[in-house]
Amino acid sequence: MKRSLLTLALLAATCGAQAQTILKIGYATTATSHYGVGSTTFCDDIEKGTQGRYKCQQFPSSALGGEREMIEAVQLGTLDIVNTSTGPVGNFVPEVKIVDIPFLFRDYDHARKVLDGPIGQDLLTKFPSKGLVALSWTENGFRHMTNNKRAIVKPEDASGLKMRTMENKVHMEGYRAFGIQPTPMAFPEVFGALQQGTVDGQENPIPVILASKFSQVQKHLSLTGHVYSPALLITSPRVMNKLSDADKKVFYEAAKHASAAQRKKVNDDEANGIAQLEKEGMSVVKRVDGPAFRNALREAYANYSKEFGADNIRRIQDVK
Ligand code: EAX
Repeated sequence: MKRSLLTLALLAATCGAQAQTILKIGYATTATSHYGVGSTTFCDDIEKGTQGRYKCQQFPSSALGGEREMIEAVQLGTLDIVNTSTGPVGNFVPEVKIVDIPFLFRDYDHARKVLDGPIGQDLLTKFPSKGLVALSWTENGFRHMTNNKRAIVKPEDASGLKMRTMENKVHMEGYRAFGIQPTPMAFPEVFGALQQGTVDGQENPIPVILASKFSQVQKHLSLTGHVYSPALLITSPRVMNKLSDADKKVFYEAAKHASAAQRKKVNDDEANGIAQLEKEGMSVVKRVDGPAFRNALREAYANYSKEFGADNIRRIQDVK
């Protein structure tokens, strides 16, 4: 009797002490934002799916720096996971830049179909050779322009404005075509730059404008929807190679669930956020001159076709 009790006690102690790995995950906006919802969904699922062997420590609100810095940290191994817009990703995985072309995606349904289909899934295979593993496409949303000078209805209204942009050459080429003076800047510096008037405006999806309280430092919002901003849940081979096949499956399933949860939060924010921003004092141009913005991009599109291949752009546009 004594021996079996001792064996049981030893067994319990071993199981209880089973190794637990804490994974650090970072993202740009608050814990209650769309990135927070996606990241928390992922973290809850991997903790449940691995019986607590893997847990997260979350670093919201750019606590670990801008998105570019966090992607570098994942490559170096000082950060385990980042939930990031594709803004800076093209600097690490050039093939991804094609998804940042202005007015490439018709709407959310089109964007999600492309990214979850063969084109988007093929792009995910380009990451491991760069020391990164993209687990899933999450979502930032369609980007809209805010500024402190004037209402923007057509490109001429945006002309001459000093606008903060992401560190993304594809975006900057498009915005120059609108007459904008693009000022690339890491996200953590944006609120201060707007407050001090270093830049006149910026462009971001409604969920980011809401979560970052840009209504406190921006007067005008124009629903330009000029770029669909995809996002990605990115980790590293260093993390993935330590996982059993069963745990790898848990991580990929959790990343898929995170994508769905983040996309739902984006849609919810878009449905309720504009009224909220008006309540917070922003004046909102709901109908801009879309054809004028698209026409202004003719020359930029000729360059995009040269850089990415007209047929590759067409393949994305033709996804129904
Ligand atoms: O990913 O830098 C940006 O404007 C991004 O949209 C923001 O960091 C959320």
